[in-house]
Amino acid sequence: MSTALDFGAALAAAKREARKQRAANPPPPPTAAVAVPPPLPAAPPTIRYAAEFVDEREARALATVLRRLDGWAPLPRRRLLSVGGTPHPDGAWTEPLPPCLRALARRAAAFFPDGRLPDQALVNEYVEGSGIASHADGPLYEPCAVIVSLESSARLDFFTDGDERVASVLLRPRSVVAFADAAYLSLKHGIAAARADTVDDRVCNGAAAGCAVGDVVARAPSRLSVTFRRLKRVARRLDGVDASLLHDEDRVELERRRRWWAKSIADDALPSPPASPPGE
Ligand SMILES: O=C(O)CCC(=O)C(=O)O
Repeated sequence: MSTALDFGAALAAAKREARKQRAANPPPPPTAAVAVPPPLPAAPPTIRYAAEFVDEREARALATVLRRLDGWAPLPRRRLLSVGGTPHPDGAWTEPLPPCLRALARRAAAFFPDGRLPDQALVNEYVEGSGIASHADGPLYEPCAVIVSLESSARLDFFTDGDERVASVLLRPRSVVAFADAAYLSLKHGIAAARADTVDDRVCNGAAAGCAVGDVVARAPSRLSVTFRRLKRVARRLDGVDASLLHDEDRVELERRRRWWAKSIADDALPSPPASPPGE
């Protein structure tokens, strides 16, 4: 009897304490209040750009923490970190985003058509003068990508399937660009390998990026970008479960999917594969 009473009292005390903690540290809102700019008028639908999305202190801290994360994959003249789990045509196995990206993901959510949180992030680190070949982000994701730039400017170019450059956006450090709809589904995007970017009449965010036709904008020695996306199909949520604790069969399956994904992103183009090759 007294044990039951003690247990009840302890439980009540624990609940009181948890309530106190929650009141002192309220959970962050699912998405943060962010002013989302209208689509760029001279661009294909739908591209949005906002300067100063991240303040200087946050940008510095984020760059430091991102560089320290495990799991970077070296590529020629850039490296790549994929977080949020393992995308796969049979359905992704997701993992939570690392804590350092969660606040940014909540703000990036405002740029997704329905304001829901992104569940994937690809972090690219470029050395001066390097870029990323033109590619489409493919069918594994909902048709929206939100890219936060850190440390350097770079010109993001949009191309038709026939490789005609139809629009460009000058990405300033600490800015955000979001592209959705036809800009995601029908166009490819890429960043040229160059030490400076020329602003020409296809750059459609000149006013917001503080540049004018004819400007030549030098790149800094390094650039980081964080691209948020949302998966179309999730097969399994590994909510923080350590892979080493999975059953043997699941561990093998996770490894198989990770190998597939690592191979997909090691190509310069991001994946738009029809299906996984047999045995991969
Ligand atoms: O670094 C960038 O701004 C571009 C990244 C990109 O193209 C991508 O993640 O698909």
